[in-house]
Amino acid sequence: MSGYEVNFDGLVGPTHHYAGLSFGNEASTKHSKQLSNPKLAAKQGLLKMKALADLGLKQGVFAPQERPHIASLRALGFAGTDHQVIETALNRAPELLSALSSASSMWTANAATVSPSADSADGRVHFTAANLNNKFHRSIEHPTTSQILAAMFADERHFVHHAALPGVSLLGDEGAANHNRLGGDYDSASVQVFVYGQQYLGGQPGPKHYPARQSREASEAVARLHQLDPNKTVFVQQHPDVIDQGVFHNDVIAVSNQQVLFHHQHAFLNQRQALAEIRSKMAHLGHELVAIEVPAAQVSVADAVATYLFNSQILTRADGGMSIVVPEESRQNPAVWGYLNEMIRMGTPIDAIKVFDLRESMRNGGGPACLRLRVAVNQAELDAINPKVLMNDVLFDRLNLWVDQHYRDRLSQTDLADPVLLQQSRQALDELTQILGLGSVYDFQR
Ligand code: SUG
Repeated sequence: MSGYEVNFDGLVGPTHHYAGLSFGNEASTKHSKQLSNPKLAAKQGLLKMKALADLGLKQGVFAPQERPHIASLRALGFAGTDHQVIETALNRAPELLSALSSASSMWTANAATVSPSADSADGRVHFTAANLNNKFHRSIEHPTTSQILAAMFADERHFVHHAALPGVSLLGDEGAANHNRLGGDYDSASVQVFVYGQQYLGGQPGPKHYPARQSREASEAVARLHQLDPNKTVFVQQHPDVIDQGVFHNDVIAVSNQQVLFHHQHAFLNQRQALAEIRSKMAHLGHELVAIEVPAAQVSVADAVATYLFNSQILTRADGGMSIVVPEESRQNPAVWGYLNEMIRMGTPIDAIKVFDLRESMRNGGGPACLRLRVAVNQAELDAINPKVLMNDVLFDRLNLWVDQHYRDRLSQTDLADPVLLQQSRQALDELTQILGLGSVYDFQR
């Protein structure tokens, strides 16, 4: 195997809490207003990063964002000192304070869509920050996301950064959570599969109850910006019925790695046709699709949503075998755990299961795959990434210490107005930018 997949996991920010902000994401609604533990959340994430780095995989750290976001509160008319802004927001519009304090940037699968250089006409890695316009609390992420991406992938000979698409439903974009890449080596041409929830200009009906966050129009725009070859690109509609059952991103019902597509029986609309197009485009590149389709009779859509079986990571190890990384919730469910073990015995390319406790993130609808942004690179591109963001023993210890120094172990809605929390968070992030060599990426640093 040549080339690398580097997974950039979002480090959970100090204001992680449960605000019930994401209509259509059932875990977010279910855990609304419960007490959170930001320290534990950050440490659970760090443990996953370290364990995967220990397996010999390339692992990066994606910095969190500044929250509460004072600039957004000011833009909504709250005035005075920073502390007065927060205080007034808590008294007059606590939901807005909560939304603008969300640590949702931890789910970096939604930070951007990334196309490797092997697929782009200009031979560079392309990034488009996602506008996340379907949810207000997430729509404010992209400017800082772009700053952080530029600080990690600075070399213009290798990396191109595109601004987020205009923030309207017609161009709703949720990034890599709705994007798969199927092929062989990470640094050779592959088929990019864009999965959308709704096509606004023409197309088939979308979901009836919950929103379709990704539009086909946005996916097509990203493919154009990334200079992809239409013969190696596929656009597939996610099944609208499963969006209505809580599958708010495609990575809640399908996941890919190299030639493997692991997906539910009801993942896509016109599934057979979609798989045939992927298979045929892969065949032109000399690759054979391995589609592992999980029948609804074995794992229901409800179980898939509750356990995040498909929000897993399938990772190719140095020995060539593949491991599947699942959350603890998948082990707790007999149907899902039974299926996973049967799949290992079936002799698919996936031959090992790794389980992580990510409960703090899971309770907001974020599993192992939500927490990571995949960037496939060749050796020269890997060498051009800011080395300070790559996980190793020293960085792991340093970040754990940093979390111990700055994070709280319980946070409620009213704590968000604590002026000390804003100070603590800013101090923590200021220090973090030094640890990760990011320069000044936050509003408060400028
Ligand atoms: O956008 N949850 C996130 C979860 C994102 C999961 N990402 C992927 N599937 N790739 C979302 O719905 C909830 C925040 C709250 O309610 O406090 C939230 O934003």
